[in-house]
Amino acid sequence: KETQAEKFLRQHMDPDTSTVTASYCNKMMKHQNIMVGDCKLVNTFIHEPLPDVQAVCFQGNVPCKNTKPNCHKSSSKMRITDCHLKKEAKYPKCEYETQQLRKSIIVTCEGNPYVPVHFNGSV
Ligand code: T3P
Repeated sequence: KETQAEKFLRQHMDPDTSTVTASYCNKMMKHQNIMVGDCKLVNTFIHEPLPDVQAVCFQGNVPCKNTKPNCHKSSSKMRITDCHLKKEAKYPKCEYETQQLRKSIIVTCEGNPYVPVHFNGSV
């Protein structure tokens, strides 16, 4: 069974891509198997080396948007791509807007080793 940490990697890590095209999100949201019975509203891909993203778990503690504790904000800005579901999109035709950004990321970390398990947002 896939662990929460493995799920984070599948849904949020794409270190080898530095520039994305307009169709990036439509492709990635399919290829990474992110849709399960419904279109996910928003999903962020991070284009930084995995060790840099794992290191965020040991950077600034911040409040989480949900009830969970253990949120951490990256001390430096990271290259990310936000995929936002288009308003008129209906499952299984999940169409996405692709937006490349440089922002600090906020992740929830859990476990031993203490690693990212949820993407909480970007600021
Ligand atoms: P997951 O917990 O599988 O990482 O908040 C609900 C989901 O939306 C959560 O999925 C993370 C995802 N999300 C992003 O990927 N980027 C964002 O900027 C926000 C706000 C949420």
